[in-house]
Amino acid sequence: MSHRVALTRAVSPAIDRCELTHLARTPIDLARARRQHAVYEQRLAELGCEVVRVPSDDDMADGVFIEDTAIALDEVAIVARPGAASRRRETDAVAAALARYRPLQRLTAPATLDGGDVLAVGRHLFVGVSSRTNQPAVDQLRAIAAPYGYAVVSIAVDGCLHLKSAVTALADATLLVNRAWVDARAFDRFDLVDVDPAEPWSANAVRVGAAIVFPAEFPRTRDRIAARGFAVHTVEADELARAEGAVTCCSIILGVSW
Ligand code: CIR
Repeated sequence: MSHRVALTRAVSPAIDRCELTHLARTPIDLARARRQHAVYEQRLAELGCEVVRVPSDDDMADGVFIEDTAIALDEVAIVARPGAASRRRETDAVAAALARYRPLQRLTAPATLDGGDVLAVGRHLFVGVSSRTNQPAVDQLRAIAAPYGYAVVSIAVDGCLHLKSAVTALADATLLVNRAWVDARAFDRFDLVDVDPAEPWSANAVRVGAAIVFPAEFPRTRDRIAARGFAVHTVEADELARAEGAVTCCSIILGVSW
């Protein structure tokens, strides 16, 4: 038997002190962010995930963006070393939670990596080299993952925060992409669904089995995904978007057998 576990983390009351790279700071409504996040967790639960909240503390301004702290492959979990120094202490409790399900490996200095830069699809790990993730991290990730049969491919990220701001997987053979933010030639073996040009921030979708969790704010791109036959489950995600977070950022989803 197997099921999926979704690790999540609370929205911190310090979210208004979050890291920002491409967005100007605007007020974040904490109560609204928490309501939207609760609906997101509920949607993951409805899609069959056991939602496990990892302990947090109120000063972890960006803690809700748990994706950045680790990469969970079927065989091993890799604890990241986030690119923003303010986020480094987010990893300990996530590592402790993941240790229940996977053997752990850790990236070490000088590597820096945010999980938002790692697109795992089939036996490929596409790794964005970005303002947060560096080449030593790609090399360390390759050394860890290659023995399990993963091909690790680095991709330059420029113009957006993370690789997964520009491209995410809808299925093993299908990617959702904003070609303005990433060179799509690296993905020529995949079917590509382009975001609607009016919705540049919409390339980030969460895959839960065959279902897709997707922000309600991007109806044009939602329609494009649905037109390819995917079941799309929308959630409002605009409040945490002010903190430069998208839907993949708020969970680490892993398959668990028992
Ligand atoms: C940060 O800049 O680190 C956070 N404010 C947003 C992180 C979003 N994470 C993600 O896209 N994986």
